[in-house]
Amino acid sequence: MKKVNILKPVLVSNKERASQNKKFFNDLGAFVINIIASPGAGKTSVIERIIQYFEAEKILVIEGDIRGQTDSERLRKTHADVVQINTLTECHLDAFMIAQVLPEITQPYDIILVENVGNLVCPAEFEIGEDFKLAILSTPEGDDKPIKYPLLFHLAAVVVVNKSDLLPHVDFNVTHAKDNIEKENKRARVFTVSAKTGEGFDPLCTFLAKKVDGKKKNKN
Ligand SMILES: Nc1nc2c(ncn2[C@@H]2O[C@H](COP(=O)(O)OP(=O)(O)OP(=O)(O)O)[C@@H](O)[C@H]2O)c(=O)[nH]1
Ligand SMILES: [Mg+2]
Repeated sequence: MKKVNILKPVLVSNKERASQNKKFFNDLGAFVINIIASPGAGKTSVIERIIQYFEAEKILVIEGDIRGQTDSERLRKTHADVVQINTLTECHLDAFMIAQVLPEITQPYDIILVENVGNLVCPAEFEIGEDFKLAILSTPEGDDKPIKYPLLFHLAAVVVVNKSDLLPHVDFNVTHAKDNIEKENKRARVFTVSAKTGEGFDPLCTFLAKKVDGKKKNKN
């Protein structure tokens, strides 16, 4: 029996739509970060800390969840604007879902943070027009995840090891995690943080600020 591979055409058309989204974001001058991690790794908590650091910047969060608005409600307490996407049955955001909210973006933003659906696998397969992917690995998940779920760690420009405050209580070795990330991706920048205590956010946000400024200069 002939096997038909339908995944590839889907990804090809997604890539084309992602390029159009990217052009939209570039025209806006916004630096776009696609934030991907397992459920509960701390995506929203990390986003809250990043928003806190960039108090003078105009920020939009595109919040992706299968259902509900809980994270949007949390983020609306910050100075960022928030747009919610409910994917209903899909375990990831794709470029066409992002395209549907572009008409709602009617003012310029410095930074657009996209919280993808909690999942370590599918979101990595779909470009959405981002500048880069930021993966979060939380310490209770284990330091072996980069080798078991390689695609995300292969593609991520930045890997944030979150929940460092739990290190004394969990079986997670930061050096092993970094080695495992490096096996997949030698260029990834790794930052160890605690969204609970705020530790480690200065170096991460200083790095992000350079990227945001670089994009602004490109636009001017
Ligand atoms: N101890 C500790 N807990 C954290 C940290 N970051 C987040 N949490 C907690 O972990 C839980 C999940 O955090 P969220 O930020 O909601 O995680 P998420 O990845 O956005 O979750 P989903 O959107 O549901 O996939 C919450 O109870 C947070 O308070 C951290 O650095 N240390
Ligand atoms: Mg969340």
